[in-house]
Amino acid sequence: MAPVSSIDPFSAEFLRDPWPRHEELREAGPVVWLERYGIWGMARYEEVHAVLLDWETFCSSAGVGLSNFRTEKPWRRPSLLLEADPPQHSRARKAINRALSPRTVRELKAEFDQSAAALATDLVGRGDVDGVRDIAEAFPLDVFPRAIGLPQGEAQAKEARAHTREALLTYGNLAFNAFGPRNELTRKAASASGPAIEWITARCERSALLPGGLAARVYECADEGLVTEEEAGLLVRSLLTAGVDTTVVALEQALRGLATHPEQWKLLHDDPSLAGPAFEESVRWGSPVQTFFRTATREVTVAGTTIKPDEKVLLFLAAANRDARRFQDPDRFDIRRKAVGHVGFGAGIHLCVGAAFARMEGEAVLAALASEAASIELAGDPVPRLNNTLCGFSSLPLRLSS
Ligand code: 8QM
Repeated sequence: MAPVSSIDPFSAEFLRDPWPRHEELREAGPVVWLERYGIWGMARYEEVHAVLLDWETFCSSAGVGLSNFRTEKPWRRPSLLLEADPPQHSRARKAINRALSPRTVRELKAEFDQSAAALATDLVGRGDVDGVRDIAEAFPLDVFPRAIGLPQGEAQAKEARAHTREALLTYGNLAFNAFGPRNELTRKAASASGPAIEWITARCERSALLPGGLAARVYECADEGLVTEEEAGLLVRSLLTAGVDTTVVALEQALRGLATHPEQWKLLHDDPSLAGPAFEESVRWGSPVQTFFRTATREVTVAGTTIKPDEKVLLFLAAANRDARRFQDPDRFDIRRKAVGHVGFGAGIHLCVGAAFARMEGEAVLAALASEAASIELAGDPVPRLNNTLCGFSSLPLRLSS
């Protein structure tokens, strides 16, 4: 008999500080019955990793949130990437892989570094800043819309840029809450999201996107017959959904880790080439995307527990990333550790397609900040931003000094 837990992983209490509950779930057993939702939970690295690799048994096409698309109507058309299995997934993935090829992403590096350097100079000049608004949101919202090719009017059209940022964040907040139950968080995110949904939908059209951007590259895949025009639009929607909040929260986790571990900041300040590993460790330690679901396609036994077809499995990526069976001293934020193998970007066929883009953003920001600021510390209590999937903050008061 599998252990049964009454933990609600989508309650405010859980989301405010998930780490002690992760430990509980991990130690309860390899497979835990979460009675509150009638679903299975896995919080150990070995099982989480194995399930991610076995897409035939644990599918994504029934949705990677709590809702089962076989019996419930999704809140939007399912993603061709995230909420699909081979062979449909393979075709979409091929197109998006091509649009986000390593070469394409590398071409953005100079721009990212430049934007990060300007930001860092400004921040250190100010001293007291909000790590969320002034860094973690400011950077991605600067570079991402430009990289995608979202038109934002003239350089001085501040209003248009603010509108873009607002729409991207509102939409992301909705999408990531919607993977959870229809709780207060999801309802609240949905209630004010109409204009953002319309905005995103309109931006997915070919005619709304600038030539030369990543979105235009997705449409080139339609020109080549790899996907249809309509599919290209949905793939652009994937970029707009998955590309912002994830990197915002990753940067928040990086800043929190570094601000609370002065010795780690010193290492980074002395050697900014550690920015890459520091970002990777932040994704392991903070797991911006905390959970995803899979759905069993057949009866399967995992570590002695039988899972029936159509049953939902909640994968605690964040708990797996802090499993002492896999990572030594896992709660320690250590930018010199080999964080490779973490499941913060997932694993298997759905492994984050934007990881290179995200890593380049993280590396640019951390390297620029580390070379400008000799110290970074909390100047107040971080305020968690509760979300059914993301582990971020609504405010992170920081003090930087040169
Ligand atoms: C999460 O729409 C999508 O295809 C999509 C949405 C969210 C994600 C990924 C893809 C994992 C970052």
